[in-house]
Amino acid sequence: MKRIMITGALGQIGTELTLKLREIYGVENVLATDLRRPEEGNPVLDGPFETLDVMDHDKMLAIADSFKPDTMMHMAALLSATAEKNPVFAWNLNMGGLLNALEVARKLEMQFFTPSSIGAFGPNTPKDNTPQTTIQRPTTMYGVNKVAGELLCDYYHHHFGLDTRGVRFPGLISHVKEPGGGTTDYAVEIYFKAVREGKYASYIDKGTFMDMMFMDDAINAIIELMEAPADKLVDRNAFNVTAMSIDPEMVAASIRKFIPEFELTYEVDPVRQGIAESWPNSIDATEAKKQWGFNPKFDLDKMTEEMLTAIRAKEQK
Ligand code: AKB
Repeated sequence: MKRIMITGALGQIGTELTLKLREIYGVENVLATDLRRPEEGNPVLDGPFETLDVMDHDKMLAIADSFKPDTMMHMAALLSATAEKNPVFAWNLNMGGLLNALEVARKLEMQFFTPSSIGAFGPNTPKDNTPQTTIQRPTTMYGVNKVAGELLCDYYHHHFGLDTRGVRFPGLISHVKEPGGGTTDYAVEIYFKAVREGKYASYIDKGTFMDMMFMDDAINAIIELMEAPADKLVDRNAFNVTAMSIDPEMVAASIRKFIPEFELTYEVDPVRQGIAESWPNSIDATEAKKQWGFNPKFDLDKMTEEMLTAIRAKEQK
């Protein structure tokens, strides 16, 4: 039975990850931490919760020392578009937070997970079916942080023997918690707007393809990777994972199968468009499938149906 500490537990991934891990490993075995305490009624408060700024190494160590987890899942980070607005703060938070979490995991001998991203690739990376091992020269601060983070996690594995594992997530689509500050967020907003207003103005241009995945598949990927026998893993930081490569027109066509009058227009944001164009169109997840059985269940239409049904139910409450 695992005992897990999560940082950034109120974020887009952290919220659903916390709830799923508590379902599997028991409520009392999953400690959620975040910068601020959420409002009463937030389901993350149904189990152990501590406020924690990941820049505070001593508090992180004290909390971990008292909870005695065997696994650290470090999710706290600034996403691509926000990081571009304040690159120095992004470096300090993304790298400082990661180093603190790795140090705490090393001192208490914990298994370690942190997500990387398709943002770890750059404009001279092969664009289509991007291999896991390839050129990584990103042009965003977020990408620089992600590449450095992958290397740092590998260093902790090779140098200290820490059991570090990671995936490169594509855009993640979820109806539970809306993302904040990412380049791929359009693919979440479009569903909320489709239900609320029947139309959406996309800040990402027609024909701009990026990888995406439904949150359930992302959470399962984390759990499966962390449960995989260590001797099966040739690679560690980080595995390419994806379920689909899509552009805004494809999402709109899928939404129209359920809301025929849905309208898509464009108000392209040059910053986020520039970031999207520097990322791959589609990545190759063969190694994740081969080494630990990655197997996403949601294609675009199945995800669309799930998103629209859940958002409609939420709106009626
Ligand atoms: C972002 O858009 O910044 C994230 C990511 C792909 O890492 N969703």
